[in-house]
Amino acid sequence: MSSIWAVFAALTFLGCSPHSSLNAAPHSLIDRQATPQTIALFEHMSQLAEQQIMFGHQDDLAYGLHWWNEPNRSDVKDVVGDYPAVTGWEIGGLELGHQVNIDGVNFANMQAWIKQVFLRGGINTISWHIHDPVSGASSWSNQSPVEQLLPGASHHHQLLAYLDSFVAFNQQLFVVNEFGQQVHIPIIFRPWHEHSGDWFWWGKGNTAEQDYIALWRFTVHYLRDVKQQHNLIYAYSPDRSRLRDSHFTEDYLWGYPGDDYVDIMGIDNYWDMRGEMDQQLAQQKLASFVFSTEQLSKLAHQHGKLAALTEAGSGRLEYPPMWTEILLTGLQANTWTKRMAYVLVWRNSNLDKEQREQFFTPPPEHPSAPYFKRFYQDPMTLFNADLPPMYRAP
Ligand code: BMA
Repeated sequence: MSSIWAVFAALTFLGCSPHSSLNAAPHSLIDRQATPQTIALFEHMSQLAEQQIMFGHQDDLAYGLHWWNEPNRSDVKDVVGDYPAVTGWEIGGLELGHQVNIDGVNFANMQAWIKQVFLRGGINTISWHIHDPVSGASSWSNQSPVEQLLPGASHHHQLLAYLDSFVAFNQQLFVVNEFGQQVHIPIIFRPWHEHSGDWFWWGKGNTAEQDYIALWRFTVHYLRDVKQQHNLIYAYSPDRSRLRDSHFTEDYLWGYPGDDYVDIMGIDNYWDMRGEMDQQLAQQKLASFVFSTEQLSKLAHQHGKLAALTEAGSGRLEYPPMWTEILLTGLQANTWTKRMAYVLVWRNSNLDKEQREQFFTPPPEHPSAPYFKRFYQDPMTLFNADLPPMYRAP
């Protein structure tokens, strides 16, 4: 992996960008006051995305299939010997003042792990299965209060209180550098996700499009302009299962808040790679994955944004070669599919705590593990040790 990085660096040095024909639009953050580390991270991500893809895993340091809260442990590292480049965190429950998130992860521990990831040069991203502030229901609710949460509406103060809980959490995400200064840890923040689906109260079918857009814009405005949080990179992430091939752009852009409010255009894509399948079905899934990834890549390019697979994977890895036959082959299909910044697979639920099989990376003995190792070994994929210093200007 590092050798390819050297080749790429050499090519760039010689002025021969491998994809100069695509004439990449320059990416800049929607926060003009973003911290230097946040800008550096985004610039590195933009450069790396041209050729390679960072691998991510949700809750990687918090627990795994057979362990809970063991220092430095990771199901990914147990199999391939390195941490993922991107680590995902979930803050559902923070807004209720809870000590632990909806999956039982302690928030103080999470903050320590976020610092650990940052200090080893990795990247953190945060999702939020936020409760309905009006009814108290979980995020999986189809009675939508969005209209009541907007500025001037009856429960706007509740939205502010919930956003404030994130601000308080986020403000503690810093390390102190050698000059005694606080350095805030850049975070890819991914609120109001999978809104193309109808399973969350903010989603399509439960919420009018203009209300979703207003909610997103207000969230950015409040965090960035009112609360002056300048370590955030904003990711938009509809769910692939509700993006019709025949109406892809229209479905993808339902609820899009505009280029001034989004840094990363993502897709949560389980649809194209999960479940039991034979080789024939795997071929169909591959074609569907190539299609959706290429469409996403083109849209992001048109909008001057980075593209990413903000969530992906297969929850029980029923088709063991998924890593190579679908994910890697699909990402390598053409110059468009190659331009994803990262792919984050979801969490490995702890079996003792949850008593259900949900693992997006394979245990060492699983038939999918050899394919996952091949995915890791491929020069295209980046894990933690493959990263350049992401928080220093390139
Ligand atoms: C979902 C599932 C849930 C979990 C939630 C937040 O996709 O994994 O079990 O509570 O994510 O992590």
